Amino acid sequence: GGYRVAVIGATGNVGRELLGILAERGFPAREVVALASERSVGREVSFGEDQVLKVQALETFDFTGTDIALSSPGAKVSAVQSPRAAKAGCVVIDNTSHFRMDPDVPLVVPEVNPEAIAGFRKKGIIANPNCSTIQMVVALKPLHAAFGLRRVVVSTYQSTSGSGKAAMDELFNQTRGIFMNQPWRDHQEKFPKQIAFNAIPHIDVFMDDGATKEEWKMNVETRKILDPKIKVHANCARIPSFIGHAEYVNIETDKPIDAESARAVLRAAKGVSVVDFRQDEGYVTPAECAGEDAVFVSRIRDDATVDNGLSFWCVSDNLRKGAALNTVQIAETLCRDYLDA
Ligand code: 11C
Repeated sequence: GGYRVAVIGATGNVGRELLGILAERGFPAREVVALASERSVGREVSFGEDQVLKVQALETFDFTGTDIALSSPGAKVSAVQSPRAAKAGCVVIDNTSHFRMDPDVPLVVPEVNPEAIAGFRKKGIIANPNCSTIQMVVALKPLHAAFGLRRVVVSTYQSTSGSGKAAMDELFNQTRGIFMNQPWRDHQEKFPKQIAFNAIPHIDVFMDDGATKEEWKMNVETRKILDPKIKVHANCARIPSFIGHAEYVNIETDKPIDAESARAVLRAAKGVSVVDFRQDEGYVTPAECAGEDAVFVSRIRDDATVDNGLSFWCVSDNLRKGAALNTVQIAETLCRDYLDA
């Protein structure tokens, strides 16, 4: 028994987490294959404590007989390879932005809209949302159910790992270089401006209305997952951290809301861990959430400038709940409710 699973983009930041989380959670796999682009073929990746997988070429891989693909290559690669895998009968859980807004592709966060998974039958593809969207909707869902969300304004503080391994190296090398009086541009690869000792209000490309694509994603994805009637305004920034995205979220609700009742609702919510005391240990920072599964919510307080206003701080490991863990959780639900081993 067990499923045949392919991990696509196995050598990337998310790919390595996918392999780690599959092993950690004892996913019912009878075989796991690691796939990546041609230049990574033959490299070895670790799977669990003691297994090593040899990377095979994605482009020539025959997906016949593979039950599930957990896919995290670039969006352009996905555009071609995910439909190819799906055509061979493999259900693809796709981490890229390419299929998320396709009406025939469900966009899923298992704590929020597990019922949407059923829609995988249309195209054989399920999309995993953007990391900054996932952690926010996990916290927003119980608040929406209890108080009815009208409007959300979010400001993000996103780690460099969201941009891949090379971006993390850029932060490290630039930081060290600056201490050695080197110009920051000597270590520029991914980011449009200096990332060491700085903050950059520009993630992904600019759109016609002046928003960045990351800001647009948080808007459209949140509404697809949670409720199209909610108004969402996002401000996204990159900060010089390695792992863990932080967000300040400000909401307005239909029903009266206050910090105490919001805290109680969030404490009872799946996937959320409330750490909220008015002292040094009473909130969670990005560095502290690296390697953890939960979405941590802190600094819950009333916003007295509007009727029914509240703000909170939320952090989560963007490579885990923001990507690989959410993907594996979708796969677990898919297997439990829809696929035979
Ligand atoms: C970042 N949120 O932190 C991006 C990474 O749409 O899957 C994920 C991009 C995406 O840079």
